[in-house]
Amino acid sequence: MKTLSLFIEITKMDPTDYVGFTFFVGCMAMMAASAFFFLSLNQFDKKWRTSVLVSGLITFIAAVHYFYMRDYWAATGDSPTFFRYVDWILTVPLMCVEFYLILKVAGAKQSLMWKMIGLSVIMLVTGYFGEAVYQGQAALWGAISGAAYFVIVYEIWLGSAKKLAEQAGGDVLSAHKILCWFVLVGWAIYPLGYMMGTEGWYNSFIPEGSIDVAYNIADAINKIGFGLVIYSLAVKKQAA
Ligand SMILES: *C/C=C(C)/C=C/C=C(C)/C=C/C1=C(C)CCCC1(C)C
Repeated sequence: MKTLSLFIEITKMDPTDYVGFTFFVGCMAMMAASAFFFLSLNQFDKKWRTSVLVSGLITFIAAVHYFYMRDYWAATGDSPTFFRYVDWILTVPLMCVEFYLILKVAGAKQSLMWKMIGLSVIMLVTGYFGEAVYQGQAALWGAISGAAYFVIVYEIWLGSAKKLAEQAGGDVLSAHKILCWFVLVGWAIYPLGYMMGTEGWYNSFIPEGSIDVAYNIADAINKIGFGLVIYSLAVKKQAA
């Protein structure tokens, strides 16, 4: 007679499975960051609490997806592209919301937020087409996605978001600048990973590599680091 059945199935891990390793670390890092942001909420007044709450939501949504991606990878050895893009389509627009929230002090309008959200959705949907649906045309879809990415970069570095940041000045301006660097450098890891993992004209100079290691490292930097910039801005503003 069967007396006990375990509902948890544990897949054996290969010690040289570095992709699997980064999925495990990703799960824990995203969880810990979420706990940190959520538990800090009480120390902020209403105005800054929303920004820190959104930081926590971003890492929390990522944590849940990392658990799925980790198991998917362990069970199949394939890239969990579907879960990856579901995660991004929820978290990247929330990062756009963060730009809007911190610039609200300078009178940012909701139209700025929707514009950024729209651009990020175009960037991700076209990226998904190239990576998962029309793999033969990865370079073309990647280029469209890249164009949307450049418009986002332009908007925050030189466009209206930059002007608002300058009007706000002080801590908001410095936080905005750091976030701009995240988008320019940290987000650039994603198209590099995409080129490592898809076929296109770029294969001659971009080495073939693990798309998942690139994405996992980029996610840790961009979601947790980005959230911490918002957190420290809130701490400074709260003290002032
Ligand atoms: C937390 C997740 C983040 C910040 C994800 C960001 C993703 C990107 C910036 C992806 C960009 C891409 C391109 C610019 C071209 C190739 C296709 C993508 C979707 C990988």
